[in-house]
Formats: sequence, structure tokens, C-alpha cells
Amino acid sequence: MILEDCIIQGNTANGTGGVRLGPPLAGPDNGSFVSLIRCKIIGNSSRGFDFWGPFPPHSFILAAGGVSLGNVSSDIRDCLIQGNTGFGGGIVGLANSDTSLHVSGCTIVDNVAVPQPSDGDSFGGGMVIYNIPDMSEFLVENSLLWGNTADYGSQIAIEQGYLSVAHSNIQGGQEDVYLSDSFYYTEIEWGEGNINADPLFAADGYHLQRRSPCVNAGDPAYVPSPGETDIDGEMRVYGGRVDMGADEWQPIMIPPDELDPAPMEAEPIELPPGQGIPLP
Ligand SMILES: [Ca+2]
Repeated sequence: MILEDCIIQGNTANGTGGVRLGPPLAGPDNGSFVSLIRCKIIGNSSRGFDFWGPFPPHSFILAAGGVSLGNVSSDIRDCLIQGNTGFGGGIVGLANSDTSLHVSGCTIVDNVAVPQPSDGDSFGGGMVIYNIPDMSEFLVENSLLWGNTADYGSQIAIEQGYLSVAHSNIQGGQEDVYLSDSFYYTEIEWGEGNINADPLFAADGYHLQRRSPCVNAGDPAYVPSPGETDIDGEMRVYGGRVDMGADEWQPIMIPPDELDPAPMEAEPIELPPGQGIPLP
């Protein structure tokens, strides 16, 4: 299934606020694959929890404000996930079987994790990961996580398992990624090309400005898929290298038919004989 060019905004639910993908319980992978492409998931909130837990002995509640994935493979590409509120703010990814989560070219900003009822702490404002490393592959690349908030792991919290991050701008860097201190295995693989630098957003909180450090800072080897665009439907790669996040910065182009059809004609200059303009 593909959700493409959708806007999912301002929803509230007892479980996941925005989009929930996958089986109702953390059962075996049902083999499905879901892509979210160029979707805007904005300002949704979860006021309760989905029936994915608790996972004894660690009763972590997994309901995102934005997108929850349970045992389903998913590509989340060129999406904006902004200002959602839940037990994981932006994305909650969960897997206990052979699944993959691939977040590419996404901007995940200003999401808020709310406190867990068990201990009053909040985890993973941008993203919460809960998987089994040998059986699933979770990857973030060419993305931007900024301004998300939580008590632990404002941008990323790993409750269990493994996440690989590359060519992305993550506020606070690797040190700010929360790795659960439970007995579960947790690991962040900090790949090439990650930065921790103010993205210099425009006033809307997600478009890049020309001087943004995210411009031309994605994977230099990245080749867009056929027909792939950025969140605005514009070229996914401009300037020879993909940008981090959902927006590809490019100069404002004026379509030819909007150009002034009658440019001013220059007046000829008459020079006195022998007083030409020297050529360089
Ligand atoms: Ca670029």
C-alpha cells in the first residue's frame, strides 16, 4: 500500500493520532509493506495508547502522535512530520520479526513526547524504536530531526534494538540519543555524514533557507527514485547533491510566461569620435 501526497492533520485518537500501520498486536509480520511518500503529518495527538503493550517487564506504551508502525515494513520518504504529540511524538517503530523501517528524506520537527503513566517520564520526541536487531532493519538517512522534545531522547529514543543513522541532521548529535537502560540490547549505529547544526528553517518551521547547513549535505551518492520529488513536488536533487530533510532548497524560479513581455529598450549611447569604451 502507498499513501502518497496526503495531508493528515489535526486528528486526535485514543491510540495513534495520525497514521497507524500494521497489525493490532505485536504479532508476526504479515508480510505487508506500506510506503508513506510526500505526506504531511501535522499536529495530530494521541491521548491514550494502542494495544501493542505492555511488554513485560518494561511496560512501555507505544502510541505515536504522528506515525506508528507495528511489525510492518515501511518506507517513509520525503515526508514532513511536524508538531504531533503522543507517547512517542513523531514516529514509533516496532518490530519483532523480519521487517524493515526506512526513513529517507524526512523532516521530523517539533513533535512532543508525553509522559508514560508508569513513571512519568517521556521518551523519544522525534522517534521511538523498539525492534529486534537480528530480525529487522531500521534506518534513517538524509533526514532532519530538530526541535522535538522529551525527557529522554528528545530526537531519538531506542527502547530496544538497533537503529542506523546516516547523512542526517540530528539535534544534540549521538550523545542525545537515548538508549534504554533495561536489559534489552540497544544500539545506535552513527554512520557517515551526520551533523548537529541549526537547520535555519524558514518561518514555516521546515523549509530550508539558502544558507542552511542541510543544503547539499545528504548522501553524495544518493540517486532519486524515478519520479521522486521533494515535499513541494520540486526536484529532489538540486545543486548536484540531495539536501537533508523533506525540502530541497532551490532558488525561486519565475516561469517564462510570467516574465515581463516588454523589457525596456536601451537607449543607444552616442560617443564623440575617438572616445570609444576600452574593452577589457
Ligand atoms: Ca541540493
